[in-house]
Amino acid sequence: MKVIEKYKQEYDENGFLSPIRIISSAETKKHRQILEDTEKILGNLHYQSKMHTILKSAYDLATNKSILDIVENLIGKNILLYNSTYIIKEPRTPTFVSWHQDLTYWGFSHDDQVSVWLALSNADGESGAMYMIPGSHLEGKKEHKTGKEKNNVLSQSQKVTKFDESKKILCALKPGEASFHHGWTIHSSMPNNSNDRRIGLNIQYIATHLKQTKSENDSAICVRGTDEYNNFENDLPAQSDELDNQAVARRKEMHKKYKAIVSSKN
Ligand SMILES: O=C(O)CCC(=O)C(=O)O
Repeated sequence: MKVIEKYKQEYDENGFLSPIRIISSAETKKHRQILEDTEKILGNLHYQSKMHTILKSAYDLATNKSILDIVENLIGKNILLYNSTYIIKEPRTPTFVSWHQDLTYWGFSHDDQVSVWLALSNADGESGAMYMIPGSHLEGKKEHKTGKEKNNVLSQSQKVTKFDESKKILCALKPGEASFHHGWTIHSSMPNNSNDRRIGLNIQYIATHLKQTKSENDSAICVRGTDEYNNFENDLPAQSDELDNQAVARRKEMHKKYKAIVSSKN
């Protein structure tokens, strides 16, 4: 069996793949540097949407051939890049992510979706790498309780409570490695107790036939195959790592739109 087929088998069974080497640690350093140089201009970029529309670095990572080959094998040959977000936990900070399923708040009509989390620094037990519950994607949508927890990264502190936490698997990643997870896979992450920042580029892909059910005009970019559905308006990919003021302003608006979608009811 080819490696890529093994990945599909493992993903179908467990709802995630980890760790998979995507780029070298030297290349990872360059991408981290670009992010950190950009933060000096724009301020903190934690959890900001559609970063591939202002940074070529993020677009290049989101269209990395090894990533897209795996994504294609998981959700089919016609692929839209929906979002890319740096998820950053500063050194020795208490922020965490409660147990949740991504697809509960995105408003997509179907579940042919995969999230990639590419490590730009070391992600392990100490720095707050993600935990996954194997096989949880097979049970579909679970009830989430919402609330307000000060250090919870998720906007509504949403959490699944009815599942077997003892099954959790830590997805430790070295810089340049990635995990892939299904939108129904229950996952979480703990605080960063290390002395380095924990930085991941989180990238979401969907199959072209998906529709956005919560908004009339959501957007994405076709990054492989063809989009014969045109259910999404076209995002413009960044051409450079030099910031373009128009693209920066456009991204801010897209971020607001994304926040409105995820916080609105299904
Ligand atoms: O970065 C984290 O700690 C959590 C990320 C997450 O929930 C996701 O990638 O879906």
